[in-house]
Amino acid sequence: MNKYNFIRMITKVKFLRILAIKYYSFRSISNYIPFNESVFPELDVSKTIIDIKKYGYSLNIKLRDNLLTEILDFCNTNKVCVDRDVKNKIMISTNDDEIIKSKGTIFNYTHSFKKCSAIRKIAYDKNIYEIAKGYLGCEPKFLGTQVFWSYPKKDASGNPINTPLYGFHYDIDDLKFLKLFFYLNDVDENRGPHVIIENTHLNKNLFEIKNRRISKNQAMSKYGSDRIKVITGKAGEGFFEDTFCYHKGTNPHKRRLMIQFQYAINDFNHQNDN
Ligand SMILES: O=C(O)CCC(=O)C(=O)O
Repeated sequence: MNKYNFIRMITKVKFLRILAIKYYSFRSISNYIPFNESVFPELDVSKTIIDIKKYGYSLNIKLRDNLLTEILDFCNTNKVCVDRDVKNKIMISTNDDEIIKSKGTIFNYTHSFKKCSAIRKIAYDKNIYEIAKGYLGCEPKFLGTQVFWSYPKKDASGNPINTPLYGFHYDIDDLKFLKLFFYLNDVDENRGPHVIIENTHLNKNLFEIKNRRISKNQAMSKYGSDRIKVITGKAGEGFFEDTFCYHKGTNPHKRRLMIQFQYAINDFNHQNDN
């Protein structure tokens, strides 16, 4: 069994996970050296770490307009992969009137970190680094970015359909990891908001070990509507999340554009868009 599969197996079991986090964080050597300054000077680093530890996520981070514009320029001048197929690429404009003919649900860009300096500024930001370090408890590794569109998934008559792409699940990308998301267009209830089940990021009980994916009904009956948080926001607004918690995107009525940055203890080279 390789290290990645080994870690995916033990991460669900509390005491094995705790031991492994200690072992791998102690040995962790990172080449992630942050910039000296932050493009998020207003970010409260300590409160953000406390919130992620307590709830599994933290809101209230916002991109400056110039960074948002630069990322949108990148999106307007680069092709996307249709349903992650690197051999099938098309252009998508961020102009909201555009109707694309391609069938597909998730459209992702490639090489965003290499091609867009605004993305590099965020990825290596001093305050983001401090938050990743504080949350992970060791020198964090920067794993990479994903910039992607989520489009409506409909049947032949145009009705939204259920798909695992937009269902509750938790990620096991490492023993412990952290994602930072920013919406790149305005996201209301119709635009595929991200949804988190609060405080499900710490340990997994037997039901959770067995069920990495759960239905909406299971989510409601196990955790209750109070813990299911729907995150809407304006273009440029973002949030940190440990996606070891149950979470999902929502099948949108209108497309959504989002960027994700990821930090972890180990890098298995699965999370960058190269
Ligand atoms: O698109 C979303 O809001 C959810 C993304 C997601 O499921 C993930 O990053 O694991």
